[in-house]
Amino acid sequence: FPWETIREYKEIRFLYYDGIAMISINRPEVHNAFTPLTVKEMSEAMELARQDERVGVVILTGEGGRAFCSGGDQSVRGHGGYIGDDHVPRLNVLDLQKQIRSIPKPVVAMVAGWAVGGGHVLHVICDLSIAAENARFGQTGPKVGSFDGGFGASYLARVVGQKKAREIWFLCDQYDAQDALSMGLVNKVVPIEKLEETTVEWCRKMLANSPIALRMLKSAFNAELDGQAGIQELAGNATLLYYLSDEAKEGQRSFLEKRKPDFRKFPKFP
Ligand code: 2NE
Repeated sequence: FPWETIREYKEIRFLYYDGIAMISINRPEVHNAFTPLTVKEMSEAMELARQDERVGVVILTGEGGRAFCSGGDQSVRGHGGYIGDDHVPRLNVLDLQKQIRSIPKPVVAMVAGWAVGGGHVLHVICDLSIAAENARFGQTGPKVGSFDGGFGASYLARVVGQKKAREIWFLCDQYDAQDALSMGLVNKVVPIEKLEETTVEWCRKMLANSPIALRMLKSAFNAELDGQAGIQELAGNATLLYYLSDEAKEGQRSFLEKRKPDFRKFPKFP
């Protein structure tokens, strides 16, 4: 596909094609492990994709075909977090996780090769995951002195069930693409040469559907799990829809025209 670069970055690629934004981690020499800079760039790209009215769907992936993402780069892990050029320890991937969940557009993980550790959590959080046959999944935290007890644990348990989620974290085993499909961890498995084509095809199906319906559904799925923050997201979308109505506009106009609002003409639905 004729992807165009939206913006140049050091550690990611950020591309656009036909309603789809693609954010691709570009550190294949370390199986796309992320540093604080990788995550900062991904966060910025995700925000740009959110603001870009051309974009209806986002693909998250990794370069090279051998890895989606191998989690935090252990060579820059320091005292209290992952350390960048400013010498400050950070766990900024947690902010990126929240962005993936709250962007009101579907995010699809396109997984070839390794999706492990914090990289596994990123695909788990995406709305959909499409895997190549060479994909390998797993959590490694307890082996390397780390864990993600946030979405990495609780949302994983919602996806695969409590027993399986505990197995994944406690044993730190690796699972192939068919294992992942059978536990509902991915939506589809395809040969690697069909991965991009299938992912774009799925994106096109979503792009053909009502963007507001998808937006409402994403926030509704989140609301059930995310407590007050989830309700805030869903309610924000309700406000958006209300602002589109003549009834809400009458309230605003009456204020600006310094008169009493006339809401009597609006229907009182059963
Ligand atoms: C993914 C896995 C199992 C692949 O093994 P293999 O044998 O196929 O590849 P290899 O040789 O291990 O990896 C290739 C190169 O990538 C580097 C390796 O060190 C190696 O470099 P060279 O020896 O060629 O120089 N590499 C791979 N993953 C890396 C990483 N995460 N950081 C830095 N360099 C990495 C195998 O590579 C593996 O087990 N990787 C580590 C996975 C891992 O434990 N990730 C961190 C989990 S913790 C986390 O992500 C996290 C969290 O728990 C909470 C908050 C935030 C983050």
